[in-house]
This record gives sequence, structure tokens and C-alpha cells, in this order.
Amino acid sequence: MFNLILFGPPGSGKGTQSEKLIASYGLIHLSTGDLLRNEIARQTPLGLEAKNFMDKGRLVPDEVVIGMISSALDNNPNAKGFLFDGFPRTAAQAEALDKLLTLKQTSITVMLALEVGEEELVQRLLKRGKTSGRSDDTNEAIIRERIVEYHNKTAAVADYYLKFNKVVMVKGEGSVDEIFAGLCKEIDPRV
Ligand code: B4P
Repeated sequence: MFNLILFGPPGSGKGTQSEKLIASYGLIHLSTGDLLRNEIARQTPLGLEAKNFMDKGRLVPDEVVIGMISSALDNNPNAKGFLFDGFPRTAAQAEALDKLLTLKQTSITVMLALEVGEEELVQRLLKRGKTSGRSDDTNEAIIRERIVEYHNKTAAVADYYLKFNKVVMVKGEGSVDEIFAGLCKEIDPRV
């Protein structure tokens, strides 16, 4: 199996590039952000709990997202590989993911980490906020809080995979197609 983590700060292009990558490589796309927004849209108890955190720019509790990913893995027994988008976001989530994949006799192949400067991130998210209807994209203070959460809790996830020599940095600024080409260059020799 080929299992890819697409990593990077909020607004770095994970969702944008994931759409192109799943079309090219036939991976199952697991985006915790999309799964959570789906729960919110359906007004489930999990969604109502998650919304409280997301609207403030905070991460949703680990047990909530780990449970969602565990179910999603079980629901796709014949996948040829997974693209994890926005997950893991904490060291605890990374450890839980490794355990879940070990149970399935597989592991993470590589983490591709998109590098984008902070002001570019803020501008991209504010621009998306004008049309997306996403409450976490419209307020600059909340966007900056998401970036603080990233530095405090999520950046450590790259350190976790660095120990296993699985992290590759990829330039995340430029056109969507240029960035996609940079990602494919790293994936092609590994699939
Ligand atoms: P996510 O849904 O994961 O999304 P995101 O951080 O907003 O960023 P993404 O990286 O996917 O966006 P993209 O750049 O593609 O998270 C939302 C929230 O959910 C989190 O804050 C958290 O509360 C919660 N959550 C999710 N997963 C969690 C977890 N595992 N644990 C705990 N909480 C979790 O797009 C940004 C914009 O940039 C778009 O408008 C796009 O068009 C634009 N863009 C993309 N590429 C560009 C380029 N090359 N040039 C210019 N603009 C570009």
C-alpha cells in the first residue's frame, strides 16, 4: 500500500493538492477537516462539539478525530492506499495512526510537507473566506490562532516522522500546477 501524509500549516494547499493527487494516484482521500465539516452540516452531536473548537481556530480533541479516522480506515478495506490530509495534527494522533496502520499490516510511506510563508497563508485563507462560508476563514484573528495552534501542536508531527526518515519538504508557493509537479516528483519514485 502507498500511504501519504500531506502536511503543512492551515492554508498551505493540502485540500487543493489532495484533489489532484487522488485523481492521479487513485488513493482514498481522508481529510479530517472535510469529515468534521460534514458532521457539522448534519448537526450530529460530534459535529456540534467540533464546531465549538473550529470556530475558535482550535484543534478538535484527539479522541474525536482518531475515532473518525479509525472508522474511515475500516470502511475502505480494499484501498490501494490512503492520502491523509490534515491528519495527524498532534503527536498523539501520529502515534494512534501508526498503531491503526500496523493493525492493517501497513505503514506511512512518506510525509510531504508544504512550505508556505505566514503572510501568504493569511491572505489565502481570507480570500477563501469571502466565498467559502467557512466561519474559521473570515476573521483574521481566528486564522492567526489556527497558525499558533499549528506551531504549538502540529509542527511536532513532522519531528515524529523525521525520526523515521519519512519527511520531504516541498515548495508550497507558486501556481497550483507547479506545486503539484513538485509533489509528483517525490511520489513517483515511491509508488
Ligand atoms: P482543514 O480543513 O484541514 O483545513 P485548512 O487548515 O484550512 O487548510 P488546507 O491546507 O486544506 O486549505 P488549502 O490550503 O487547500 O482544517 C480546518 C479545521 O478543522 C482546523 O482548524 C481544526 O479546527 C479542525 N481539524 C481538522 N483536522 C483536525 C485534526 N486532525 N485534529 C484536530 N482538529 C482538526 O486552501 C486554502 C486556500 O488557499 C484556498 O482558498 C485555496 O484555493 C488557496 N490556495 C491553495 N493553493 C494555492 C496556491 N498555490 N496559490 C494561491 N492560493 C492557493
